[in-house]
Amino acid sequence: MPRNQLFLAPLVVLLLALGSLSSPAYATGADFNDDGFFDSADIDALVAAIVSSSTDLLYDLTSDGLVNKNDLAEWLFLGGTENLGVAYSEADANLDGTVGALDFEAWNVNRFMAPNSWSGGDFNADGIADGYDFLIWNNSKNESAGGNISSVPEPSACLLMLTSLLLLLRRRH
Ligand SMILES: [Ca+2]
Ligand SMILES: [Ca+2]
Ligand SMILES: [Ca+2]
Repeated sequence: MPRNQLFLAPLVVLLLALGSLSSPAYATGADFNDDGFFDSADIDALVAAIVSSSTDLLYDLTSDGLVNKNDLAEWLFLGGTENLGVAYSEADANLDGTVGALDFEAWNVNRFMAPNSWSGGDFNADGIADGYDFLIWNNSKNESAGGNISSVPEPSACLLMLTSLLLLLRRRH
């Protein structure tokens, strides 16, 4: 072995040791349950952590010492990039890459309740699936991951939206 390589070998070992020492329990990725998949189990756990004001830095994807909605946005970017090559859209409850009737239904079955999960329709992670989450869905509907807007509206989604708006209006009177 040449002398310069003999010199470098212990240096590399030292750097690797320092690297492992300086990485505490911060998130290394969006696969919180370490099962190799970036899926609903992970984003649901993150939403539950945000709702419960968790301080578990496992969920601190932005490495700012806080567990909040910024980490949710970061998860949508990381998870979508991993699975689809582009960030997930807001309100893609079932993480299939589009925002449509299925995602509305996920919200609708938990309407005005506390699903404590992304897949249950709490898209802003405030602890309840309510009108604010509906508005997020409404602003994102027909949107594919990466922000492509479909030019063809889904009749079923439009019908569901109108039904929901009527329900919301009735509750106010
Ligand atoms: Ca996982
Ligand atoms: Ca979807
Ligand atoms: Ca909500």
